[in-house]
Amino acid sequence: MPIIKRRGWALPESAVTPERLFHQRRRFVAGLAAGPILMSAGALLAGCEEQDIKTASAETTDDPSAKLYPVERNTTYKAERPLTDERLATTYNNYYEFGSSKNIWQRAQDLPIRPWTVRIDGMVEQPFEIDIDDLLAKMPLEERVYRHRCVEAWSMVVPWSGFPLRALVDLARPLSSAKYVKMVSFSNPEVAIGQKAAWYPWPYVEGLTIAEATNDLAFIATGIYGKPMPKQNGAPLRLAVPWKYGFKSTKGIVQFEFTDKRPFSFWENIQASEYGFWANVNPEVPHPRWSQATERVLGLDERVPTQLYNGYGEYVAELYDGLEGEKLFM
Ligand SMILES: Nc1nc2c(c(=O)[nH]1)N[C@H]1C(S)=C(S)[C@@H](COP(=O)(O)O)O[C@H]1N2
Ligand SMILES: [Mo]
Repeated sequence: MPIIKRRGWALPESAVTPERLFHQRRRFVAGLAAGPILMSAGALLAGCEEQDIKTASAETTDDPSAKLYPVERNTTYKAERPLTDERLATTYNNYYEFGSSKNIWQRAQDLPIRPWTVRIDGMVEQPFEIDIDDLLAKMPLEERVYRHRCVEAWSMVVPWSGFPLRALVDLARPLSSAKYVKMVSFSNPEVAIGQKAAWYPWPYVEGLTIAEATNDLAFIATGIYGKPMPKQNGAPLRLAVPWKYGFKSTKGIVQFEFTDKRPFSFWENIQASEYGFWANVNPEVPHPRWSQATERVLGLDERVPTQLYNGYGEYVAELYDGLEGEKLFM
């Protein structure tokens, strides 16, 4: 792990927002390309990236929700594994809106997250919009340490801050005829360059049954590591459903739509034979192109066995009683 040192040319971290630093860095890189001043551009650039990583953490943002965190940990849910290093969890990301590589955290800094309005509509008593900071003020915030298992067979353990999705469902007052909640991510191709790729079915969409959404484990995360959610991890709000493959955990949510039709999700739309609606973790059901038996834990060298429902069966297995005919594990 490289050692992070402040360079002589860097501003004090407290004076730098990630956005400003990011633009500054781009100017710096442009200057590099233009000028003959630097002998060791590679080394300096690497140093610059490290500086960015440190200052890109939510610690130094001007996020108005910063004062809400840290929140008290709910110790009901035990990860039984060490926390993933914060730097890894905030620099190794899947967020196709910003590109298909894992290294999108810098690009994500361009996403404006204030003002941010969440729309609650569809089969509810009364559709409404709510500002993210008003929503945060209404919701019971707590911290939960969850394992996260990506369908690509890597995993991490992160302390999410946020609130049970059930609290939002209660606020929404769905009609009894609603069977699913569909979650829709932002659309902003101006800053999210991945959204310029028209072959993807933007915006990113995911869905849960109402029973899943009101299960204790279903969580809306608005922070991570005791700080507001970094943009690359899905600020200002994202889903965390740890018994399902990571792609179900929609980031950058702008809409919750209650419906009686099963939502057709982003990845299902792209490749239904590989990514289904249920997507519950199961080591015995391989992905069509790889085994799901083990996983690579970010930051560790060894692989560990994957567990049914990612180890959360005691909370969620009963949700699937009577659904054995469904493709529950892809
Ligand atoms: N909007 C949106 N949400 C998304 C994704 C995405 O590309 N776009 N990727 C998903 C996948 S595949 C995973 S594994 C997790 C990754 O979350 P992380 O970057 O915070 O680890 O986000 C999920 N949510
Ligand atoms: Mo994933």
